Amino acid sequence: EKVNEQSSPSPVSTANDSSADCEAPPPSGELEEDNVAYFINKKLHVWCKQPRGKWELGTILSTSGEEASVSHSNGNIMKVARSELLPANPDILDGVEDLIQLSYLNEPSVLHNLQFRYSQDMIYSKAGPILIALNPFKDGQIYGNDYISAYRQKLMDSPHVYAMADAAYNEMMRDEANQSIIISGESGSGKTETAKIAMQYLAALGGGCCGIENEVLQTNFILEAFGNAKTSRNDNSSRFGKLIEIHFSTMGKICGAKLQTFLLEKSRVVQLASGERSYHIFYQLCAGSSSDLKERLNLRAASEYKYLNQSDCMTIDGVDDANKFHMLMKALDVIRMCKDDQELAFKMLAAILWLGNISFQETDNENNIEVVNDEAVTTAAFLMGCSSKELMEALSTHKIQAGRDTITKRLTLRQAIDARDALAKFIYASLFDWLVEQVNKSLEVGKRRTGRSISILDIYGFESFQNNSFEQFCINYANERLQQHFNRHLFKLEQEDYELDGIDWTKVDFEDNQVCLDLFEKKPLGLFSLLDEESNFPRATDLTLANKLKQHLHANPCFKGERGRAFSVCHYAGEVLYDTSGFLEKNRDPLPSDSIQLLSSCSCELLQLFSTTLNQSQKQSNSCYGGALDSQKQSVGTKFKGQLFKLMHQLESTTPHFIRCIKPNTKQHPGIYDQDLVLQQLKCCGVLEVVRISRAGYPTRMTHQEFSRRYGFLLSEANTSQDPLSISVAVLQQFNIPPEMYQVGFTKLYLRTGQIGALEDRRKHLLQGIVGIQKSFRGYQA
Ligand code: AD9
Ligand code: MG
Repeated sequence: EKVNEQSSPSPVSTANDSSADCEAPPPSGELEEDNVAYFINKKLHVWCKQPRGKWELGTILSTSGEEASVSHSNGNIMKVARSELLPANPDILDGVEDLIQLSYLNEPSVLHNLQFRYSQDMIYSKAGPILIALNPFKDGQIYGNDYISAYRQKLMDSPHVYAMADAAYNEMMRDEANQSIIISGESGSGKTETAKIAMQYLAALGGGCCGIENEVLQTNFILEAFGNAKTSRNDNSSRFGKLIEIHFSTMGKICGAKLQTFLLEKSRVVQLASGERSYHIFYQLCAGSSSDLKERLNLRAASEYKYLNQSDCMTIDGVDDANKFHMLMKALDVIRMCKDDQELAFKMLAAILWLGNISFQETDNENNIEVVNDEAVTTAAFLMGCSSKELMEALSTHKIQAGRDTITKRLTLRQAIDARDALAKFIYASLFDWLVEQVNKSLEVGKRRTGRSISILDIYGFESFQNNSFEQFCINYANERLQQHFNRHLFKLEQEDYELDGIDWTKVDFEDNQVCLDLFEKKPLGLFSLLDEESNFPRATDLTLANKLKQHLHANPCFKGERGRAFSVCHYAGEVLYDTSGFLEKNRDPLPSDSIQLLSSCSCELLQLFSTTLNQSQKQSNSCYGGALDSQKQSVGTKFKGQLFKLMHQLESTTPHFIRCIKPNTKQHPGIYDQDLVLQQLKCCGVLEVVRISRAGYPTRMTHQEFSRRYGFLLSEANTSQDPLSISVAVLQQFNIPPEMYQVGFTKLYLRTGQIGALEDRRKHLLQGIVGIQKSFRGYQA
């Protein structure tokens, strides 16, 4: 039997009826001194912590002091510490849709509920306002047009991405307010798939005559080809963050979209961990291009390129790269990218692959090197539109302007390899940005912005590995910011709102992460500022950086100096140990002036464009080989921080909807539910906290005016009062909303979870009746 929130039975309320000595336990789910007796009498289930941390169901037989004797479902009787016991929910609550409906909200109960649902292929659940999505790792029959219409027509209302997208769409149309759907979770938890499912729903709702919705959907395919790769955690891992802003007309039809991307992982172009792949597009191009194209680009099999074959992983199980390439070309056609531009893009990819095959040899005993003049150099130069000589010079020498003279220095092997890789990374990252620009041109929102948009954010979740570097540093900083947005929205605003409006409300404490954000952002003594400062010193090393951080930041409670080049940050989701090795170089991300010069002299239009864009954004000097960051050049960290500020600013002007994706196992297999892994993710994204707060609060709120305008006409007797407050109160009374289910503030009405649903149904029903009468009246006239 389905249990809804209004009628959710609680063992406690029955307890109060029958036995006076049992107090109501707090919703947090502790087993209190005074209700143990009740659990023993009624043989109610409890959760019992096992030596390996797993929770098992049992019943308490007796207690003595701090110890309890517990009988397990398998018949075993064990003595356990009372502190290891937590109350379990009655069976009737097994698998409730919203965790808020649980009588006991402890960790094992939440874990069990999600597991129960997962085992029955119910991958979506709610935690108050949040949608929890467990990755099924298999295709369920819960998507597609039939489901879309069912959710649209409210024939179905179980938790689903469709339901959330529907809510966002309705709110946007009703309030003329921009919305956002913020999706987070670990790598492989299902963010990108979830984002696509949401887009699919919005495209179905907002599809018009011009087919723009199809263009919006096709962007996913293009972005995934160029920005996703196989990693050890996910065969289709997004290596960039993405925000897509979908705009709607006043009629609710899609009229354009805009993409923003964040922090593409450039290093993957030149360096791969074993078992991982570079970006899909390289393999797709090698496998799927026509023989004509192969000839024009002098393309070989993927296995012949060093940038691709270094990791001994060329294919992905179940993926046909050649077929994907054909789909990609179709997608590029859909966004109206002309064939010439498509070929230019492929040419750049081939150039990068050939650059990777360029090798160096020593010329003399001073460690000086020259480029081996082989097919790799000639082909790369040909594709880039320069001479082999020019390319070889740019990769093996460094020219310094000294007054009127130019001094030429030969590079060491390390410098030459770095120069080659930097060039490849630069071309790839520029190509990616250019592609996003082309997509944006094709989807351009007309001049008239209507104030109706839904932005979907699919961004990397919190990461904590054995070895954490600059990438994790940036990613975790981004998550810290998003967490604050989440906190602010759900907790802070909520509480401030109650207080300002004179609502009686017991304060709920929540973790604020401002101190941690300060650690990153403070100027001049914050992680990013100090990193930039050190990046400006030619002689700085990763060790001097670590020392500097320790010297200046030790007072911040979120910072911990560690041995050698390491430091730790206490993030909201746990402590992470960072190794500063490579931080300076990754933050500076240098491209030698010789390479920039080379690019500007290439006849390939795209390369010229890339070098102009680079020159516009920064004026680089010759100081690259001194190792310092030019003062005019923005560091990677600072640029990312700036992008993130802009993103947060954008998100703050929207009504947010949160989806938390959870990965039930690390094997990417269906049907396996690893409790520890799930628990750790629930903690990281604050789900447990939200359940607690939502249950205690009043999630629905409307001004007296809004409420009376929307529901006033439902009153059976004409209310003589014109005063919105009196009308509102009359509505609440007429529909028997119990007094404990709402509060009346100075400006707004506050309703507990689920209360507005009944009123909305009533309203819809009445409106449909009116429309029906009008229709039959018109029919009668005709
Ligand atoms: V990463 O941070 O980009 O590495 P994501 O984006 O969180 O990661 P992704 O959406 O790529 O994960 O999902 C990983 C895989 O899980 C997909 O390739 C699917 O095989 C699988 N998946 C995820 N969600 C669903 C779903 N709703 N239905 C079926 C799914 N399979
Ligand atoms: Mg992804």
